[in-house]
Amino acid sequence: MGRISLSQYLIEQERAGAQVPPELGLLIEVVGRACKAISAAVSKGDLEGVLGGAGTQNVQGETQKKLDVISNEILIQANEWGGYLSAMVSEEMEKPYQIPNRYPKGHYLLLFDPLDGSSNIDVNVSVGTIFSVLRCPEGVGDPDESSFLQPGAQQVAAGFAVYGPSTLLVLTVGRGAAGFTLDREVGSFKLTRERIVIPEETSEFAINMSNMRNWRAPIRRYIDECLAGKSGVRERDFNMRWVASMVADVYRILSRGGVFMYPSDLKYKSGRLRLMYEANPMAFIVEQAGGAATDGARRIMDIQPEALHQRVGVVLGSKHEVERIARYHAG
Ligand code: AFP
Repeated sequence: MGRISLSQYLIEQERAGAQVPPELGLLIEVVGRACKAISAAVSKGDLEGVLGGAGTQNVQGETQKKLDVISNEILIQANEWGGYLSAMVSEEMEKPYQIPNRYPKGHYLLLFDPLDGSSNIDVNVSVGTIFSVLRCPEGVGDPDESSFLQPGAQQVAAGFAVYGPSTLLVLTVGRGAAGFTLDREVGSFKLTRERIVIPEETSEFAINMSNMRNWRAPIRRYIDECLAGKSGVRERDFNMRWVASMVADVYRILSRGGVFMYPSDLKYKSGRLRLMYEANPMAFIVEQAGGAATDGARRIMDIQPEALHQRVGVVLGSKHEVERIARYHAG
């Protein structure tokens, strides 16, 4: 039997008891189509002058790449007409994007990082798109920032795309995490990983070692013990990977285990990664794959957001390692 499409997967999830009403199914399919368009734009590279800086800054004060702006536009234009959204939030826009009056509004809120890892785009390293779906609060016609400030546990769906050697989509609607691969000949995502499970044990960690001098004690202790290898308390050697595209690091961890850390530290006191459209969707997916996701100590999805673009420390991946790091923070 051939591989099933994203559309068939969503219908089968609904039949099996997941909460995937037609509106949500359509939303996810449209986001999938937008990711295909972003993949096509990214793959042009130098051929069509889409690399390099856009000459602008985003709300984070970060220099925008042309592809950051292009990807953001693709997601906005793909999703604004469908009638399933009340508003959208993007890493690239300070305020929520309200659905234009010419289109109907719906019950969902979409949040996204349109091009994660964009500092890698000019050197041809994998990048991606991360998205999160929340319900619009009952009775809210014109959602403002406060409508979005829901803990990650309220997400109804989350996913990310990786624009790498193959274009992948990882998705959860609350019944496990699944992986899809873009079949470019027919132009659709095909189910290639029906139920992703992260190994609870690992000997591989991912962290930006250049920040070592800024780490707080629990992280420093954990990494020192990994680096001590066989002769240390862990009694085994560890390997390290750091792609600097969260989507690529997280997909590797979903595939073979590992622990990803971007902790809050003396430099990034509130952490570097954004809670609403990076940490929360990744935490939902990782937990659905049997892993764990904390800010070092607290479960990411329990955090009550206070601002749309707030940052948070992130430790996620193989459950036993994330729990060990949480113990070090508690100790
Ligand atoms: P950019 O989108 O600005 O490249 O940031 C990517 C990211 O948010 C996340 O995807 C990486 O894990 C992390 O930042 C890389 O941070 P460093 O460049 O400090 O290693």
